[in-house]
Amino acid sequence: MVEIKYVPTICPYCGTGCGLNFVVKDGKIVGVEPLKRHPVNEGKVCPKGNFGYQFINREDRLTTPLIKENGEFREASWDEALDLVANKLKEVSDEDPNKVGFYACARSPNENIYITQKLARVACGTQNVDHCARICHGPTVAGLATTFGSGAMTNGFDSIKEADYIFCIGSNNMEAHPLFGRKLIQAKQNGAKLVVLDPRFTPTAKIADEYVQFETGTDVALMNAMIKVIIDKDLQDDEFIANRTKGFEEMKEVVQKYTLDMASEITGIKPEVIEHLAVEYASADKAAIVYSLGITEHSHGADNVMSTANLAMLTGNIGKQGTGVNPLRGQNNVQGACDMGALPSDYVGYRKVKDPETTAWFNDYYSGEGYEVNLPTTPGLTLVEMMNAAHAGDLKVLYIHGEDPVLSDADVQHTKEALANLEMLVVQECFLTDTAQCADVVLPAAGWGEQEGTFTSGERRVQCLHKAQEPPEGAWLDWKIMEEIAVRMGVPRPLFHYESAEEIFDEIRECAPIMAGMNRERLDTPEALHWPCPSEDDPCQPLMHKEKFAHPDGLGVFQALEHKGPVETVDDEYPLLLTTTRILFHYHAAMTRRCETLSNEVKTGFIEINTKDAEARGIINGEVVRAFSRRGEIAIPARVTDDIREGIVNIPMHFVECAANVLTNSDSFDPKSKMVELKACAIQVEKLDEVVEMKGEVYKDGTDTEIKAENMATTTVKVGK
Ligand SMILES: Nc1nc2c(c(=O)[nH]1)N[C@H]1C(S)=C(S)[C@@H](COP(=O)(O)OP(=O)(O)OC[C@H]3O[C@@H](n4cnc5c(=O)[nH]c(N)nc54)[C@H](O)[C@@H]3O)O[C@H]1N2
Ligand SMILES: Nc1nc2c(c(=O)[nH]1)N[C@H]1C(S)=C(S)[C@@H](COP(=O)(O)OP(=O)(O)OC[C@H]3O[C@@H](n4cnc5c(=O)[nH]c(N)nc54)[C@H](O)[C@@H]3O)O[C@H]1N2
Ligand code: SF4
Ligand SMILES: [Mo]
Repeated sequence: MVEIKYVPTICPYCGTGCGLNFVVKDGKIVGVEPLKRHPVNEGKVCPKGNFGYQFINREDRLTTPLIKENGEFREASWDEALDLVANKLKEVSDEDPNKVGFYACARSPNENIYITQKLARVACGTQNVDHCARICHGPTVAGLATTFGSGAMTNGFDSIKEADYIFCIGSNNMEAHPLFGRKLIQAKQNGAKLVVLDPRFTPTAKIADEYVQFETGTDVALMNAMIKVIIDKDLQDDEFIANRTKGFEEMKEVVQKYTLDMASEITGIKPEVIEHLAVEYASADKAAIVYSLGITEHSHGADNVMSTANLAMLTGNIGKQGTGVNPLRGQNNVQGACDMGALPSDYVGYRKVKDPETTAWFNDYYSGEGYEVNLPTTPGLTLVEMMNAAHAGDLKVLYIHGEDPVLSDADVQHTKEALANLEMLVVQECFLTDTAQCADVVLPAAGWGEQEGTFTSGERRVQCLHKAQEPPEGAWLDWKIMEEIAVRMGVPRPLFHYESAEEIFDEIRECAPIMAGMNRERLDTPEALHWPCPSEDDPCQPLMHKEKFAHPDGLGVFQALEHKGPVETVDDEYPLLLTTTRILFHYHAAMTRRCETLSNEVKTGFIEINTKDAEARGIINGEVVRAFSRRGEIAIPARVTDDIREGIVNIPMHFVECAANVLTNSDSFDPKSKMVELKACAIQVEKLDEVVEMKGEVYKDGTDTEIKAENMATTTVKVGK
C-alpha cells in the first residue's frame, strides 16, 4: 500500500489564488489536484495550476550557498556565506544606508516578504526596498490611491458575475488569469455583455461580445472621449458625483477637447464606436471595469489607471457588486508584497514612511535591548531607481530575495551592467537563474510546498499555505536566512527571532490595522479572509468603498488627465511599436520552463507580426527573423498573424534566448509611479541573411487548448500503483 497524503495549498503562479491540494507520496510532492471546495476555482485549474508543480523536485534546485571567486562559483558553508553577506551589509549601511537596496519576492509568502523589509529597515536602516509590483501594478497602487484612497482591486472576483456590462481593457485574462477568465464566461452566461479592448485579438477578445482594436498607448484619449460623451449626453450619476467625489469640474474641463474625431485620430477607433462604448458603459445598470498591464505598463500608466477610476466615479459604478475598478494583480503574492511594506514609501499595512508619527511608531516598535532603530521619513529608492543607482555606482549592495531582473527588467544590457557594477550582489533563490548567475553570493531557499505561510490574492484574500515536504537538504527558509543575517549584523536576537511563520504573521497583525482581525482560526479555511479586516468580529467582506472612499474625507477624487502616448515613438529606422506580453503555458521563466509538460507545449519564444507588415518584409510564418531596437537585437521565430494590429509587434516575455527585454527601454518613466515603458518601444524587424526555419510549429495561442471554461481540468494526476 502506498500512502498518499493531501495537503491544502494555494497556486504559486497568478494572482487569482486558486486552491489546490498537494498530492504527497512517501513525503514527496508528486502532483496537485484542484481543491473542490475552493470558492475561487471551484475544483478547476489552468495548465499552470495543473502541471506547474513539476519544478519542485528538479535536480537543479539550489542546495548549497555559492560564493563567486575570480568569476567562478564555489560551494560555501552557510556560516561563511552568512558572515560574508552580513559583514558587507553592515559595512556599507554603517557608511550610508542609502547604498544598500533590497528586492522582495512577490512569489514568496507574506511572512518572508515582511522579513525582507524588516531586514532592510531594522538591520540596515534603509527605506530602499521594493519589488516587481513597481514594473507591474505600481501605477495601480499609485493611481487608485490618488483617486479612491486605496490602491487595491475594489471588488471581489465573484462580483463580476453580477455585472451587466464588462469593460475589459488591456487584460488578457484567458491566458494570464484563466480562472478569473472563467468567471467572465459565467458572467456572460448570466447575461452580461463583455467588451474587450486590446491592440491584439487575444484569446480573451475571442470570448467577447464586442472586440475593439486600437493603438497602443492611447487609453487616456479613449477614456477622456468616453467621459465627454457621457457628460454631453447627461448620462453621468449626478448624485454620486455630488455626494461622494470632488474634482469633477476640473476633469470636465480637460475632457472638452477630446472630441470623438480627435480621439478617433489618436486611437484608431471609429468615432461612432467610441460613442457606442460610452453610452453602453454609462447606461448599464451595473458596469465593471477589468484591466491589467495593457493599462499600467506605460510611461503614463498611473494616468491610464486614474482614467478608469474617473469613468467609474462618473457613472457611480463603484461600491456595489457587479461594478468597480478591477485591476487583475499579477503574481500570486504581489498584493501581499505591497501589503507587507516591501515598498520604499510604505510600511506594512500602507502606513506611510513620510508621516513622522508613523515612522516614530515603527522606530519605537522595532527598537529595544539597547538597539536603536532610526529610520528616515524620506521614502527610499524604487526598484528601477535602485538599478539605475547601481549603474551609476551609487548603490553598492543589492540583496535580491527571489526576483529575476535580468529577464524581467527593461533593457537587459543596462541591467547586467548595473549588477556588474555592484560591490556585492546577493541572490536568495531556489534556482541558479540568469540573475543568480550574476551574483557574488547565492543563498539557496526553500520554496513553494516546503513551508507554512500565507499568500494574498488579487482580491485581497489572505490564504494559508501548508508544508507538504521538507526543503531539499541545504536549502533554508527565506525568513530564517534573513533572521540569521540580521543577528550577525548586530540586531539583538530577541528583536529578530521567530519560531514559526505564524509568529511572524502575529507581528504583521500588530503593525497593520487592515489585517488585525485575521486570526488563524478564521484564516485557515477555504474561504479565508479579505482585508480590510480590522477586528476579529468584522465580517471582512471583499467589497470596498461602499459608503465612502478610503481618503480621510471619504471622497473620491476625479483627475484631470491629458493623453500623452508612448515616450519612444516609431520613426523610419524603427517603424514598429513593440508590446510584450504573456502566454498561457509559461509564467515568467524560472519555474514553468522547468516544468516538462508546460515546456513541451511551448518550447521557445516568437514575435507576432501582422500579415501585411510581414509581407512587406518578405517574412513567412515560422521563419527566424532579426528584431532590433536602440538597445539591442535578438533572433526570434516570426508568428505571422492578423490577430495583431498593423504597425504593432508582440513578444512574450518568458524566453531568455530571445528576450523581449533586450529591446525594451529603461529610460522612459512614469513620473507618478516610476513604471518603465514595458508595453511600448520602437523596433525594426528584418529577414536574416540566411533563412532559418523553426523546427516544429510556432505557438498559435491557447484558444484551442484547455482554456475554455468547461474544459478546464478538474484532475489529472495519477499516483501510486
Ligand atoms: N500565463 C501567465 N500568466 C500570468 C503571468 C505569466 O507570466 N504567464 N504573469 C502574471 C503577472 S506578473 C501579471 S502582472 C499578469 C499580467 O496579465 P495581463 O496584463 O493580462 O498580461 P499581458 O499579456 O502582459 O498584457 C495584457 C494585454 O495588454 C495588451 N496591451 C498592450 N499595449 C496596450 C495598450 O496600450 N492598451 C491596452 N488597453 N492594452 C494593451 C496586450 O496586447 C496584452 O494582450 O499576468 C499574470 N499571469
Ligand atoms: N518586457 C516585459 N517585461 C516585464 C513584463 C512585461 O509585461 N514585459 N512584466 C513585468 C511584470 S508584471 C513582472 S511581475 C515582472 C516579474 O519579474 P520577476 O519578479 O523577476 O519574476 P519571476 O520570474 O516571477 O521571479 C521570481 C523568482 O523568485 C523565485 N522564487 C519563487 N518562489 C520563491 C521563494 O519562495 N523564495 C525565493 N527566495 N525565491 C523564490 C523564482 O525561482 C524566480 O526566479 O516582470 C516584469 N517584466
Ligand atoms: S488561474 Fe491558473 S495560474 Fe492562476 S492561480 Fe489559478 S491555477 Fe494558478
Ligand atoms: Mo506582474
